Amino acid sequence: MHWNKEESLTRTELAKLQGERLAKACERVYARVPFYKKAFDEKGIKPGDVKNIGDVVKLPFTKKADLRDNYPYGLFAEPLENIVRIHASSGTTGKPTVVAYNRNDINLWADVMARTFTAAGTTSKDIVQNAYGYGLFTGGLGAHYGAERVGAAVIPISGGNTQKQIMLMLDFGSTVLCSTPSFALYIYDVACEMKVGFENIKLRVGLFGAEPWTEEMRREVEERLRIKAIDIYGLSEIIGPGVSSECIEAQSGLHINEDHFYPEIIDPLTGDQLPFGQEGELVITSMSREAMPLIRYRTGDITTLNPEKCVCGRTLVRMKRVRGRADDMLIIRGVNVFPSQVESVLLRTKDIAPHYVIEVNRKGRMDEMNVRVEVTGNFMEQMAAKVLTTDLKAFAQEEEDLIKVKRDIQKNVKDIIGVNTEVTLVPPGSIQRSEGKAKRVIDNRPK
Ligand code: DLL
Repeated sequence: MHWNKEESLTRTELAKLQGERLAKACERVYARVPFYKKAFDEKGIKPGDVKNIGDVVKLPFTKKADLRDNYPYGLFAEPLENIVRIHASSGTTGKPTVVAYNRNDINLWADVMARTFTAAGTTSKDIVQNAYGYGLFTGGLGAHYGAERVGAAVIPISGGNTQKQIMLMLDFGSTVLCSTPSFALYIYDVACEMKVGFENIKLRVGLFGAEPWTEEMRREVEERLRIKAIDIYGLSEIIGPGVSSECIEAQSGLHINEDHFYPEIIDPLTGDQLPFGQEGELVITSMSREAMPLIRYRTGDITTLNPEKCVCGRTLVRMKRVRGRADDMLIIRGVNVFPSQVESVLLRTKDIAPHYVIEVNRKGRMDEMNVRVEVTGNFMEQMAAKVLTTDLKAFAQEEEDLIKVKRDIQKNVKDIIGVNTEVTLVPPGSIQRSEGKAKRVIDNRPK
């Protein structure tokens, strides 16, 4: 099922619509936002030069730093009296990134999120437990409005409160969960502690996003929670969640709502547009936004685009699951390492649980990577049983098993990613759990 007819236009129809919307967005920002007037003028571009979607390459990029430099209201394309909502995402340092919506933007947001819920198979019959944080973060309210628009019953529980999440799931019969993938796993852990089995919970599907995760992590979530796990993507600067999402039919790439958010992949170093299928940085122009449209916004997220029609009937281009943010990429002794690559290796290892943290230190002039990862509860129990026997051989075997798991991970990280790593196996529950976006990397190197 589709929510709007725009999800299955022919590529020609779509390109025409995109061209019209891009031209309008350029008129709007040029007339209303001094930052864009200056940026267009510097490139010698007038809004009238933008006639079709291919002209997008003539336009200047917008970077996160531009939002900061114009903090808080400098990029608004509407007078404050027309703004009805302000969200912000907190950076690691300093001031947050501020984003604004007028009434039409809020309506657009509900609509693209209704597409997301529909693509995930959610209908008015569903009970949606929304465990994304409500507040300045766009996850809570974004999912809320979308779920309401499809007519589902929303439980606005927000993030955290893990035991209560489980109680409500049981008592209210929630069928859909919205959360970060890491919080979903935390909910699972706490349910186990509470001796609640997921066979007694009615959840059918989860809409997970807001942080990078891998296919291996998806499998873990699906098996543990006994649901279908759908990847949803977005960023505050563009609208929040609702930029792209998987369909439940294929779960193979995230359909970008490209009638509103025009995607490009660029080479992050040269800024050149790359063809379909090549990996690079995702750049988005939010053509239909009114309060704060952004032209060629550099998301920092690394992915590829696939224009093939999907089995679900949508013609919207699909982006591959995000590999990570360009700025999360670690350079360890000259080798580029994405945390998601490490996650893939870990979760393909038997007896390893999906909880890990990557620590990078500098010893002298050398970078050292240390992966701390939990072993499964099962593995611990087997070990404990062996320790309890007086059989010396069984005891020795237990030590060997541990060493083997460690060596397997080290070898695979070396073979697949190309770096040496220390691996520390830790008991279940010892890595800090997250109720929102997980923090996977601790980089102790001097900046
Ligand atoms: O995380 C919006 C969102 C809320 C998306 C709920 C999905 C669900 P920000 O806080 O501005 O907005 O963070 C945006 O998070 O540039 C990506 O790096 C990352 N991200 C978001 N979704 C995914 C995903 C929200 N599905 C930043 N996979 C983005 C990988 C994701 N990374």
